[in-house]
Amino acid sequence: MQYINEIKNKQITVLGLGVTGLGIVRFLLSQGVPVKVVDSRAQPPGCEWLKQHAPNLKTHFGDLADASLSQNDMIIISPGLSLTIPSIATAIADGVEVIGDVELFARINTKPVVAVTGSNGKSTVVTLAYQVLQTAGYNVALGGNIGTPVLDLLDTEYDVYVLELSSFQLDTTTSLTPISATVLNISEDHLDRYDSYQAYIDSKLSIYNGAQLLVHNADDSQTKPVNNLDAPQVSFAQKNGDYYLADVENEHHFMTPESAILPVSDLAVVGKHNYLNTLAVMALLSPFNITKAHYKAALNTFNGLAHRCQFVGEYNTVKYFNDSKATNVGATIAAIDSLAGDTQNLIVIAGGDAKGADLDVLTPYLEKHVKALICFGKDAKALVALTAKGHLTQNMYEAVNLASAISQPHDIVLLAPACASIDMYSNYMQRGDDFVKCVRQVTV
Ligand code: UMA
Ligand code: ADP
Repeated sequence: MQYINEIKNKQITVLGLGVTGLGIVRFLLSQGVPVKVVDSRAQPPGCEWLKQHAPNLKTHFGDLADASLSQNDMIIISPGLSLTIPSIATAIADGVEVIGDVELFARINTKPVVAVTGSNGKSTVVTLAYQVLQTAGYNVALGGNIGTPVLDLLDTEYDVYVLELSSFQLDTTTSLTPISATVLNISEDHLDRYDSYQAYIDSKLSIYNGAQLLVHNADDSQTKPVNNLDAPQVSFAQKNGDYYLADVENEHHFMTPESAILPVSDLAVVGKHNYLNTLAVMALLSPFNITKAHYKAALNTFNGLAHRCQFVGEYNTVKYFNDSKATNVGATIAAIDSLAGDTQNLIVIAGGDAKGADLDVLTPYLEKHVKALICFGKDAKALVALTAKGHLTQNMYEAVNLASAISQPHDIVLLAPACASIDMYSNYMQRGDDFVKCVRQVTV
């Protein structure tokens, strides 16, 4: 690891001690690189680990203004921290190099990387890509925003890395050269962190820099590459892409530029948006040696991820779905589109922290497909104001109770909040679990 030798004698601060920060500290300590650890919280999540495993490291937990950040050669920063925080911005202006863990990974890794970003579908796509590659016999690693910090993946020799990258991670990454990279789709998200929607889009598009194959969504023009245009490109789309959907012998099929690869019925997981996700996987994995049989086996066994349009149960012919991971408007629209029938039989539960997004884009979908919109949480009032079908409640239990009370035979109750959960829950998983618990309580 040549690069490690270059930084061994530098003054390095690891900034942030959550999942990412711990990954960085573990990796650098394993390489014999001393670091200081800084976090703005008095008791960051990783402090117990640090006490037990590296009690002698220099630390500063508390106000970043007192952390002497400008006195470093390099800061390796966690994605949850904005580069515009005054003491961080000052350190950058003072010439300190600020990078993320993905950038450090990119400077060290020599193996192919499949890189995935987008507002929605990232975790689904990387998990399916991982399973396809595994089925085809590759020794494959999965990490990034999906949960495993990338530096943890360097402790084993892999053939290929599949990485989910958030815009925050891309903002501090410049050296990644993926074998294939995609922006799956773009809709408003994280506008509490970006100056403008365009700044968020630019961040997403930076995944194409240095990539060897650029994969974009031809149904979403915002995902089209604007840089690295000499690199080969392929697209995926419902109809007008290199990878697309078409009827062959009366059956809807996944199509590649060469052939009909498989009927869509081979995909075990529900939701029309997952057809596009599958096409994206096929395009991304085109540089690899994968047969129809590998795809068939992987698609047949992929059951999707928890909290994404997950079927909870059916009670008195009313079906309940948990899409707690719908933390932005784009995901909620996809869930409504996927589950809506010909009649207005959808009761949607939404609300939480909308992160500054424009909620009006939901209105046509609410008008067309939704029977009732039941809201709670920080931005509930703004959501209720979108439609005459809106109801304001105080919490999940009240919302599920009301949904159950107004539901009629064959309706669908869908939790698809269009918002982050942090105003009332630790994370979207806890919110989804609460929904499932309330459904069980209300439907006994
Ligand atoms: N924080 C402080 N002070 C600090 C450091 C962090 O207050 O000094 C706060 C941040 O503002 C944030 C929280 O702590 O609210 C977590 O930030 P972090 O950077 O420590 O996060 P990690 O625990 O390292 O987890 C991060 C990703 N989280 C974020 O980007 C916010 C995880 O994605 C990711 O799985 C993990 O790295 C491993 O790569 C989570 C996420 O919510 C699932 N991502 C966002 C999303 O998907 O929308 C981008
Ligand atoms: P991410 O990792 O980008 O958050 P996930 O796969 O976890 O993506 O899915 C997040 C949410 O987006 C879920 O509510 C899911 O149902 C929805 N979703 C998945 N794929 C798509 C897609 N292609 N377009 C829109 N929404 C999607």
